[in-house]
Amino acid sequence: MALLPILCYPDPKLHTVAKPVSAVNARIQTLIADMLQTMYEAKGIGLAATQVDVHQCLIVIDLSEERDTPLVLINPQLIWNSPETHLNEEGCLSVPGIYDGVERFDAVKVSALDAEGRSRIIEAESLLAVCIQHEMDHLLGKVFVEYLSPLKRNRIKKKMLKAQREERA
Ligand code: K1U
Ligand code: ZN
Repeated sequence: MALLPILCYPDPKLHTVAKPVSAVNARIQTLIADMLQTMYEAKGIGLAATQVDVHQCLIVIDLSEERDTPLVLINPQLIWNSPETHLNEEGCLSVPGIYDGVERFDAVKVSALDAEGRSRIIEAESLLAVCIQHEMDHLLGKVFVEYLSPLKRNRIKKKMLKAQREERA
């Protein structure tokens, strides 16, 4: 297993649209293991392949306290969403230290392949529904700060660039 570097906003590579995974093979399974290790090490609850500069439709999530219940979604498709939405506080491993409210569907139903390539339907609500929507946005090249006002987004962009400059110095 390997720890993968996580792209940081405003890296333009975060806006790449991911391509479907054509086969769930050993290469994809190694990527899944590396993404899980990277997510656990970064103390995140989700990670999209886009964030590790792999532009394929693959997401890992683990909401368990014990960090032992991974959920793997390959080629996820939204097949249903609740009519109700809610403002939820979100964070992102690609935008460290920034938390803000984003309006998301309360519940979603998603079809996807699992780590063995089997078809699955996932019914999600609460934090799992929020996390799935956040990660599926990454696969479309969308970062949660794009839901915020241009003023907030520009402040965040400047803050991130300053932090990255200071890290390099
Ligand atoms: O995509 C990512 O960068 C992972 C992100 C997932 C996420 C968290 C919260 C709401 C939506 C999506 C994170 O794991 S951020 C870090 C974190 O563990 C966290 C942050 C806020 C609330 C709950 C957890
Ligand atoms: Zn994120």
